[in-house]
Amino acid sequence: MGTTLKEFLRSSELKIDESLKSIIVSIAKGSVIVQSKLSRIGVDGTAGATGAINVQGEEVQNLDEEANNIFIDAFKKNGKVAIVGSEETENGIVLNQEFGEYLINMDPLDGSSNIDVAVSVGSIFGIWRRKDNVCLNDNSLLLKGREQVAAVYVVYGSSTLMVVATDSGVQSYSLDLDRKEFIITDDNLQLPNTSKYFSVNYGNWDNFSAKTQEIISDLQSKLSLRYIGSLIADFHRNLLKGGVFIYPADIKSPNGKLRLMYEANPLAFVIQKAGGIGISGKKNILDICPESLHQRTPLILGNTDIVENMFE
Ligand code: P6P
Repeated sequence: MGTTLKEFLRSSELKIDESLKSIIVSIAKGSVIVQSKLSRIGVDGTAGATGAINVQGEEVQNLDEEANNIFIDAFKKNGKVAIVGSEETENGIVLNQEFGEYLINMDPLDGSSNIDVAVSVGSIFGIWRRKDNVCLNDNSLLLKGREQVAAVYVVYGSSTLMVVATDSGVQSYSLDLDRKEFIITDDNLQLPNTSKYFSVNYGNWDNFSAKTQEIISDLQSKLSLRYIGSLIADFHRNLLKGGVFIYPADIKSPNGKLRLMYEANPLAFVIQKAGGIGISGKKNILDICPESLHQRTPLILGNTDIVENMFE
């Protein structure tokens, strides 16, 4: 039958407190609901966009809003989450001023432009401990990635997978749809020593700097290209098979496209705990001092032997 997420968390192999364990379970419960909604968009007629434009200037898909509400409700019920920053909301949402112990920055549904064509999408969470008695506002969410205590992501694909990274290591789980429980599939997930793939949108080639073009050409000389256009799907494949994901700055997006607080930081935390590295130029992503909730950053995530010397 396999060990469930809750059983593994109870086994206390993870050196994290009960509140953080309960938050991870809340993410799992929320993702079971999101998976069900995603699987029915054609049947329920919930595909497509709401017509609204979010703070990113992107079209809001129906499921973007639903996923955001599902996870906000899950964290509200949990009671241990002080404040949540979300790709879908301009400002942080205070959930529990008095008893909240953790802060979360999340992308509730990454890659949502792919939903209507049944391509894998995901949910991404960075989790930080609340500093004693800190006032809760957007600034309290702006913590360095290195201060995260956990990072979690869910891939809604041919199967629904969850990856949990803490200082105790990285575990992966697969959703048993019959039991509506996540079953552990790897209790010590590590990047393979050798890389197989690299992921980049070649459509932006003409807008890349000469240095970026040099880096990509070098990757092309030794790795196979795989690019889905859904961050979490590209990242997860490269984590399991070994490889490099790169979303660089370009003329159109001088700070890159992806967001620091709820995409780059959580995934840089995961990959570092799995033996890899995440950089933005010469800097480790986890050392970037955030300035705003939705700030973007160029990013390269992958095997250390390939990534760490790219800008030397
Ligand atoms: P492009 C999806 O819209 C997303 O935010 C990420 O999931 C994905 O990695 C990236 O944008 C794809 O961007 O410019 O290659 O279409």
